[in-house]
Amino acid sequence: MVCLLAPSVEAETTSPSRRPNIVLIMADDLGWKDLRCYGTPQLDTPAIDQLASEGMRFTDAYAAAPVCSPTRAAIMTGQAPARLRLTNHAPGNKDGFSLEGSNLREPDTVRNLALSYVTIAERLSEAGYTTAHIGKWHLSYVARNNTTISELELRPERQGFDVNIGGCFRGGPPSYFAPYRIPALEGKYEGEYLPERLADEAIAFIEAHRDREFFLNWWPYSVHYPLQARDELISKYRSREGPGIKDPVYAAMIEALDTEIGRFLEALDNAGLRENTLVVFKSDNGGYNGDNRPLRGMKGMLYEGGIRVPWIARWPGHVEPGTVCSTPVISTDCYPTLLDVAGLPPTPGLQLDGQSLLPLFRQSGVFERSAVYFHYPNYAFHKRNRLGGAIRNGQYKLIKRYRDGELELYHLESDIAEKQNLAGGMPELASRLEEQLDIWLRETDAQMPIRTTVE
Ligand SMILES: [Ca+2]
Repeated sequence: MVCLLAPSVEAETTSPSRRPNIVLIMADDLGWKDLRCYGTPQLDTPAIDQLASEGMRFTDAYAAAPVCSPTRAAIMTGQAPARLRLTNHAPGNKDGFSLEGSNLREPDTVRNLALSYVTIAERLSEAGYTTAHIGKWHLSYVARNNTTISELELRPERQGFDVNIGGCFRGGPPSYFAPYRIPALEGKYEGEYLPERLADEAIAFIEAHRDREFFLNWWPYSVHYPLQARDELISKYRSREGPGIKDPVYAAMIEALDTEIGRFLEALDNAGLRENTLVVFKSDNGGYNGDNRPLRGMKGMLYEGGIRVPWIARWPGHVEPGTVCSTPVISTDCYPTLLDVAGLPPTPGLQLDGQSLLPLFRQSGVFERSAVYFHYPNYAFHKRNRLGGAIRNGQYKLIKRYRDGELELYHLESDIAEKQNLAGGMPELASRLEEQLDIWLRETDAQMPIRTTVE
């Protein structure tokens, strides 16, 4: 039940007390280390580095899942992938199986975001925000034999966005150079490059809507496969190949994205919108193509390399410039945070898994949370992962493997590379964390893998 209030005079004007604009930029597959401000000096990422210096940089931020779609769904709903039962990237593996030697088959998980959820875009839209989704969506996959709903019905425009440019079932573009073969993104001219085009669209949107509060959900396709960038930039990084730069094309893609974000931020300034706009930049899962060291693992894994991501927030007057926050935060926090930023009440009846980050932004008030949790009962596309769950409580992180219940316990502050498994030496702590994880898995009604044979 939603109580509708008569629109106030204030909401119709551009008075300084209007609600803040919100820009959420989420890169795809960008690793925790894949920015200069996160410790890779071989990369030129001046725009995002500057954004960090003007806001808060989170060192211990997590994606809700080690792969795309579940993190995106968590942002839209505020719920954990385990609770949503949307735990793998769409369409997932055809056979739901199998890493050689494993007797575990994936549970039958959900592959798109149902319209029944009240998304953050719907909440903001209802409150008067003009809303736009630009870029990758990856929440509208529908199997070919599904006759009850079509992919078109699950796109951003049906989930609270007034504008949708480029959002569809696709996890990556067929090409970053026009023609892209992505809805609403016909090539304007020969040789057009997708990151530039998406930034053009984002700039056009904020310029057209500068007089009203807006929510821009800009989810670049970069830096997901296929690895493609302009030749000049690739050449530049060929000369820097080595630690930090595993693949010069990938590095070029990162800088290209940074350049476009820089161009957008400049347009935001020129439109006079810097002061009243929250800008969040993050990634949807850990890195896949870059050098994740010292983190262990990659996208698709529950090691830090799969789930720890860059996360920056700039909001003049609310976030102290140049601050660094080491409190663990997670994608499910976006939903309550954005509601809080917009001054909106919680969604009635919604069991939230995230928490508002405003106390962290403002460095005042109470932010209490005992742990963040992960559940990945699926095989990633590369199938190099083992199915499991994880909990981070303080500096300790426990990973539980579903195949045999094997536990891995790490102390992240002293062992960010997760090299030293402490489970054997600290059995009491390991079992306490395991219990806490199990309780959460039961509470979220998490789907578990299916045991196919007795080993
Ligand atoms: Ca991704």
